[in-house]
Amino acid sequence: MELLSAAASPFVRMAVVAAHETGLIDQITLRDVTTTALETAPEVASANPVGKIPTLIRPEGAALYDSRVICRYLDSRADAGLYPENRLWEVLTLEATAHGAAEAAVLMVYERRLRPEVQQSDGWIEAQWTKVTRALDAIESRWMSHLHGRKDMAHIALACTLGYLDFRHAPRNWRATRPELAAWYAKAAEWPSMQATPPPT
Ligand SMILES: N[C@@H](CCC(=O)N[C@@H](CS)C(=O)NCC(=O)O)C(=O)O
Repeated sequence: MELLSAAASPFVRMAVVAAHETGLIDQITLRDVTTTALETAPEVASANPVGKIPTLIRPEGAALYDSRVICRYLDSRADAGLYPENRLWEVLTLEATAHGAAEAAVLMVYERRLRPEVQQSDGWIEAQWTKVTRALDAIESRWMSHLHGRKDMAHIALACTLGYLDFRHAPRNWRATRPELAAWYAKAAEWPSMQATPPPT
């Protein structure tokens, strides 16, 4: 299988960490692509009509996207238990919370990088950051007991999102008011799957 990838993407990292955690990483070749919201790489467009990465190309079937579909596919293929039935809705909701924060954090970067300076909106960027902070505050106040349980896909999605915040938004210091989440992430960042997938330097 081939994963259309970029090391800076938190969604690609979620898929690659899931590939490590399910033991399927050796069956996947990472193919680096350069794609943006303004200029979709042709190989991405031909496999994924919405033009986003990660996209998983499978020799035996249709391409899979987005990262949530890919992660669920890998888990199912390996029977790895990243979506435990007895707390499935919690896992999916926490996963969605991490995704929502990652999406907002990526959009903040796009606003600065892809739009001409005169069109950039500070208000819009701050509104995206508010989504991130609300998500992290909700996790700090309501989800820590889940996070202290057995590793599932929500843990992975969140770890990759926090890694992305450190990578792109470090000056905003998300840890300052969230000591429990910061302590949790200090350990998550040490997972071999996270150590194997650092963002570019
Ligand atoms: N919901 C998607 C989001 C993927 C996504 O936004 N990927 C970014 C890279 S971080 C991308 O491909 N952007 C190109 C674009 O927006 O056209 C997923 O989970 O896979």
